Amino acid sequence: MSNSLASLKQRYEEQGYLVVPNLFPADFVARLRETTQRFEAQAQRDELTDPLFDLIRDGEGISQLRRITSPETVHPVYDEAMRFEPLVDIVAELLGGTVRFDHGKLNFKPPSGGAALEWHQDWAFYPHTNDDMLAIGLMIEDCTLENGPLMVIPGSHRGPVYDHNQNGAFVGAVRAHDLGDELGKAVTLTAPAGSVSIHHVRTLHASMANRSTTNRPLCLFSYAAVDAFPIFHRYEWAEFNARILRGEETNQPRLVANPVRVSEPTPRSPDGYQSRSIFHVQENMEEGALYN
Ligand SMILES: O=C(O)CCC(=O)C(=O)O
Repeated sequence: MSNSLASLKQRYEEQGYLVVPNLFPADFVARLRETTQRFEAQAQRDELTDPLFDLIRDGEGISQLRRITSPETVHPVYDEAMRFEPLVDIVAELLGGTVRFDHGKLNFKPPSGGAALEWHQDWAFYPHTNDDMLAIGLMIEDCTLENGPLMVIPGSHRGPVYDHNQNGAFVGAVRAHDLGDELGKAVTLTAPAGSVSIHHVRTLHASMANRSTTNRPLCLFSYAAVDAFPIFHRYEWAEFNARILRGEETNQPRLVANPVRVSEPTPRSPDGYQSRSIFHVQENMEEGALYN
């Protein structure tokens, strides 16, 4: 299959997702893996106290990393990955020429049961004035059928934005029965470490539990066209523009008539803390879950 930029774009526009095998060279993957394993070890020794590190306790009471929020601010190797030119070239092609980095997260799935995620659309979390926006999943380890890879529903980026609310609050997940026949079309994104998955911001996706004996770190970076502005969320202007990787600053958002829902009301946990992490938000799902 051709991986020219034009053919990638054509497949992406049709399907709403892509897998680009082995985009990152082996020495880069080795550095990513080494840094990531160091954080995993520090978590187990309870050395990570910054709230950017989301920790859970396993069955033996040992801390495991579930997520690093904004990994590009935590270690330079992740920042370098987010700016990796061959990656940004592809992203620029898919977004129409301009690129603003939006946000990053490094999701883990610890062995034996690590966190399944229910079907959802990123668009329901962060709608913008136009949908030239996508997320890439950088596979720091191989993504296999056993270790909870991403699954997507091809073509769903052109469909509706599904209801992600329950009991009057945003739960960041779609009820399985609302998806109907769409579920039968799901595709699993498996590939070796160093490969990248790409999904459109409206593409329905989920991932199953990790049934393997090793961790599954997946670094997700989200990028938008420079003229896609967030709806119902405000950034500080200089910081917003400092994240432009391709193209020029503009104060003229491009408006496209897409279906939109905002991710409100945010569910409030008993201690009053409002977390936007998908792991926390989906814990509020009470009905229609497939995997949890
Ligand atoms: O980590 C995963 O497997 C999926 C993550 C995801 O879908 C998300 O954070 O939006």
